[in-house]
Amino acid sequence: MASTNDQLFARGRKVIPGGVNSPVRAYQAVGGVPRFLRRASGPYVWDGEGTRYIDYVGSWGPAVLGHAHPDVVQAVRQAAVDGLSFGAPTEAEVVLAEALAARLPSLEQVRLVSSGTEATMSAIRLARGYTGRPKLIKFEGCYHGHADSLLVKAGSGLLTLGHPDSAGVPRAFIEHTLVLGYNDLDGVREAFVRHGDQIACVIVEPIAGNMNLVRPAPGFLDGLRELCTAHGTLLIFDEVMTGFRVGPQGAQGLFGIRPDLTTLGKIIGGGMPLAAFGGRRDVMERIAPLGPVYQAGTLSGNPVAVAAGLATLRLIDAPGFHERLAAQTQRLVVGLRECGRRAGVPLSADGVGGMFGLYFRAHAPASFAEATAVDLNAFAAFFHGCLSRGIYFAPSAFEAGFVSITHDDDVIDRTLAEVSDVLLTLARSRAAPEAGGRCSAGMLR
Ligand code: HOZ
Repeated sequence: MASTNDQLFARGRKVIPGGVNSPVRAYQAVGGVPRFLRRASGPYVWDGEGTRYIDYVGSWGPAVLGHAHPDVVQAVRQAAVDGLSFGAPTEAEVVLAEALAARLPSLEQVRLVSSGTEATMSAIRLARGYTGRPKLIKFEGCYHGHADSLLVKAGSGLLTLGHPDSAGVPRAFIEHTLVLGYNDLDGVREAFVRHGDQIACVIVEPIAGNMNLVRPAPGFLDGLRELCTAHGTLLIFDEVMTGFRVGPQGAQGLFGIRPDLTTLGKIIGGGMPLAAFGGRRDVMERIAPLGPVYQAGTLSGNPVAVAAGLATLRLIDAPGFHERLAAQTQRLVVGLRECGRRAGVPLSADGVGGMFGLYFRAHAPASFAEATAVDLNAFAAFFHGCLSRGIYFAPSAFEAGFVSITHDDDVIDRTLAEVSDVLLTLARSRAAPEAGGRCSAGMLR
């Protein structure tokens, strides 16, 4: 047999900081040993010990078709045979840019990059270059990758590890970053009164997914749109997570809002390193070589990643795809709530399109303060209970979960049966009153 998870973690920690290449993977918030994955197919992942898990991480979002869809794998194979990287333009990247622009009306022009971090970092630079203004507004608990000016009160790994600002970011780099409360439109109004003519952009996750899932309050995104328009500030929707996951036109289609710039990643690369930023033509034309805002990348538009992205977009165009994805997600969400209720454990859940949140609190959160007011010990016990029963949720109470189109009724019902047992065990160990019977699939229909 290959090495065990324990062995790999021990070896990894000697040569890789924390044994992982991205902090949340280290299980620091939940304790224990990360699973070192070896292969994945459909809704399942397998670790090197041969244990199979139903996967709700989905590579943190890209795996909307399930893992290793044969058509995507075939497209990657074909592209690889033709050459791994050219550092020159290709027909396929033009086709992908056209495909993105055709699907998102706000994308008049788009540039391909290799990661979500690159996309947001470049979009912010572009907004500053276009407006000639220094300041930006971001929201507490939103995570937009790890560029310096965005690592303030950020979500995701920083929140998981409990230090939401990063060391190594000089004060000067963040003096122009205004951090406001998610869903607090009054706070945004106030910031515009004080700094309106200095604010280059507002960047927002239109559905927050990096402090767990938090929906935008009614009127919040519309309010941002109005304020930005009134003040000549660019509105940037960070749809790296939500793009093509919460609907065929992402969150902007769902809420009917046209941002000035959009960042994309995850699904558009079909599991390969590919991301993009795009938007208004007059803004995008400020980028080099047309304009003075510099941005470049050796692997930008990489042909193998572009092939995976194109194959993925074609497959999610299938009629009814997003409706089915949302229905499966709702089956999970409703089931999770019901399992919590029956076990007498304060567990709430919410879902939009193919992403969901589960919260160890009585109601789904509407703010950063609520999203972080959860029972972290209960989450850690739940996480490990599920893991030991073959259910792989994110190892953090502050990450959204992801459903794929291959998470069918059977997969979700098997998940819920295990979740139910885990919650009942949790309730018993805490001597919770009212712990009821096991939650079965039939109850959830
Ligand atoms: N920051 C990512 C989730 N929001 C995690 C990336 C990873 O560990 O792969």
